[in-house]
Amino acid sequence: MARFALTLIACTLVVAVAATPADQEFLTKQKEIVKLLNKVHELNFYQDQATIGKDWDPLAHLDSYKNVRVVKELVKELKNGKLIKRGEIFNLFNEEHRREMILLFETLFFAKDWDTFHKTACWARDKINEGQFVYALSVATLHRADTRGIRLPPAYETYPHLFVTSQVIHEAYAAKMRQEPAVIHMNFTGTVRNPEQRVAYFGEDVGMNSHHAVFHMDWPFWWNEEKYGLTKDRKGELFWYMHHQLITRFDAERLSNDLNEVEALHWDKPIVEGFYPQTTYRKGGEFPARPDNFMFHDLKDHRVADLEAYEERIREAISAGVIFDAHDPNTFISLNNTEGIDKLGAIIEASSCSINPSFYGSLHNLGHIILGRVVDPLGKFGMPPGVMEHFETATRDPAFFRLHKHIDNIFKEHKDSLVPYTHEELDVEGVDIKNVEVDDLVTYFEDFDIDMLNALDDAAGLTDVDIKARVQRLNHKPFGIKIIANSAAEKTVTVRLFLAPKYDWYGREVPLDIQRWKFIELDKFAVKLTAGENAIVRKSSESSVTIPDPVSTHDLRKLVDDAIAGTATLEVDKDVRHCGVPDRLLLPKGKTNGMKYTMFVMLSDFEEDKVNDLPHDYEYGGFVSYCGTINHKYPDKKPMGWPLDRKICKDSFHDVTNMYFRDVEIKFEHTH
Ligand SMILES: *[C@@H]1O[C@H](CO)[C@@H](O)[C@H](O)[C@H]1NC(C)=O
Ligand SMILES: *[C@@H]1O[C@H](CO)[C@@H](O)[C@H](O)[C@H]1NC(C)=O
Ligand SMILES: [Cu+2]
Repeated sequence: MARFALTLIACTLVVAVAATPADQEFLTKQKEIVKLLNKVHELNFYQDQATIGKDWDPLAHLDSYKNVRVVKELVKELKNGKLIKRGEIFNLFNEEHRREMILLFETLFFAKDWDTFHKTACWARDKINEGQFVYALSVATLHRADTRGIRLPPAYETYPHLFVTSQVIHEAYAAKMRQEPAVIHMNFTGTVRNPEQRVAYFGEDVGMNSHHAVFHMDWPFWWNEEKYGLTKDRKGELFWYMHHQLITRFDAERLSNDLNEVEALHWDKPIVEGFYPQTTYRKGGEFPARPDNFMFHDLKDHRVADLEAYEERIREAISAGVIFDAHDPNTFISLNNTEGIDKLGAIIEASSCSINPSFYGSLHNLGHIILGRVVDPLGKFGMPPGVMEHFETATRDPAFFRLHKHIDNIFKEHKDSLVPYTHEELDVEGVDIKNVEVDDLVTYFEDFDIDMLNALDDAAGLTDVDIKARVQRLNHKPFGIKIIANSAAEKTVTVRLFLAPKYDWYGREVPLDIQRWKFIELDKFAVKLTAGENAIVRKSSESSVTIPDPVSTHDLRKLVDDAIAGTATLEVDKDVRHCGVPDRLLLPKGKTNGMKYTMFVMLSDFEEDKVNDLPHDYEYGGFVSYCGTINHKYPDKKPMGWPLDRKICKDSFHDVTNMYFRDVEIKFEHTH
């Protein structure tokens, strides 16, 4: 009998890390961006930036911009008082607000060099609405070649109002008046009488809110590929997959808390769960609350009937397997292929890549708008936008998940219409998973402090004191998995790792063909197998779907100053962004006595999956699964969620030795 040498593949040792120490030029940029985002509701506190801003006249430097028209237009509208004022609430879903913001974004994006970009930002900082400024500056920083790798301060510190309850803001003010440092305990919204409260820790998790907000900055629905010269590879598919994963995660949290899976919303049925956000805008009042059992209403400018019509057309396209091209009514574009989901995503969101926006409308965005304004549809009471109208706050509302469940079901109709994968497509000759070992999976709640500095107006004679909001958040103990796999020859494989609840709310074991749509993607990475037996070892912290806690603004400032002074090093990874589920939320909560999940491991041939010639262990910033990359193609040719995205024809999953199912248990530990 042949004896296999056991090869241990520790991924951490061989990963091609793209991070390098920042040079002085980069550090200056990093410092300037953090300064620009400091206390955006007030005029710039940094005199050097304020002076640059006052002295800069974009019209006198038109040849410093790649697109002169947008610069002229922005300056003209600013002069004529056409733009929304500072202090007003910026709403990305409002066409007029968005149009103005895009003018600013383009002015920043088309600045030919860092110097012009920086001066333009200083100029806009004190003149343009702060909501528009933060959003445009963030998206420009994420996409400009000369600012790649710059870290933005966490959204919950730039804009604490969108992340903490009004009670906390009041208490923070009181503490500031007393000039006393304070730690304010924040509760999740709602009371024990509201069952939805049991999963508020997920929808109100500040890291989750930030992830959602940054996802929509990395993949803006208004992105203009041709104009900006930057292709957004598989944007429509990613829109589906990121939100699909949010739903599977939310449902897994619900089951952990004895709630049934979230029900899809219907346009013609009451929205059963009301919602009282308990959050306040900095100016402009409270976020509107919604009583239970509210019906959808027509808005001044959008009708529910339009929504229903768009949806009908989309579902017709799915059953026909083709969509109408806007440019040529006689042309049909087939959905019956792996790219179909991408086209469908662009239509449903709808992004500017939509093939036919006038026919298929904009189901997702309209859904957000109609839900956001549901309690004041005609603007009779002048209520400010609802939580659904900001990506930062949307996941707080249970209706967000109901809306996205509804949309996810439409995507599922499409995936279900495709031919199931065959045994041949799934099988990798000569690769055989022998065993998968998993450490104990344990979750718990911990305290987390949010810096409230930016939430409070400066008042004459009052200096800043250290005020924090303390929230509870889910975390898990670090864990590792070990996959023992045999390979007939040396071969590079993609490893995919998924997890789904084994039982439904009624306690029935979920059949695989239903369960497949409920799998959470935990990780995806590539490794080289040697001939013989291999042990693939992977740590939870290496997951391709999560990111670590962002560095707080306070620490970031200090790190940058120290690095400039030469006493510390700031590592820059040009592929790193800010999108990604927080590390802490990698696992669903589970139950005190343990909750059973199915773990699914799949190895596939990396040569068939790869999209470029980068090494198989190239890092791409480390969290590509839900967030893609900005500078590369999505680094996996397979459909997202493969091979669980299509119907499972029973025989095809039989005797595929390169896949492995096993039960695991997640235990929740009370910490108090
Ligand atoms: C949180 O709840 C506790 C107990 O119900 C209460 O005493 C406290 O004031 C609440 N904190 C805030 C900030 O609302
Ligand atoms: C979709 O394409 C596959 C081949 O890729 C074909 O077998 C199948 O019949 C097609 N389905 C429809 C509805 O056209
Ligand atoms: Cu979203």
